[in-house]
Amino acid sequence: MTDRVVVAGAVLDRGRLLAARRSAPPELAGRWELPGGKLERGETPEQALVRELREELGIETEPVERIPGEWPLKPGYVLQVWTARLLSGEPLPLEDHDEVRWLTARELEADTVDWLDQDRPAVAEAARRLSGG
Ligand code: 523
Repeated sequence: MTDRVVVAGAVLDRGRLLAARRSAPPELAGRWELPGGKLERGETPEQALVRELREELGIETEPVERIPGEWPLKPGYVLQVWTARLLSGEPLPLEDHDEVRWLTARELEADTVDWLDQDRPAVAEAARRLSGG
């Protein structure tokens, strides 16, 4: 059986990466992630990403490119990550998060945020893009 895809966005704007702190479930609450969620039936990953970021944070975004790779989650699920451009809106923790932050390349390098382990490879790749590497 093919795994179900959870899509997440490395939203980049003015040299910063968007991070969101999960408020649920209890075992993930307090950890930071690239925001996103599960694909719904019939959706492409890009469509799901735009919908999730709108629902959870109130922002309009445009997916740009997929970060190569795929990371296992709970059994039956894998994480895929796209970079995305912020088109409009100011991110707010409307749903599933209790805090959002924009991180500069320097802050990412200093590792100031307790990321979910499975998000770290994509965060590192997004950080490389921010610092032009
Ligand atoms: N992850 C994860 N990293 C990451 C995301 C967006 C999700 O590890 N950047 C994991 C966390 C959950 C699973 O993927 O175990 C589903 O993510 P979730 O709960 O954000 O997806 P939703 O919002 O579609 O979930 P439901 O509200 O339950 O449908």
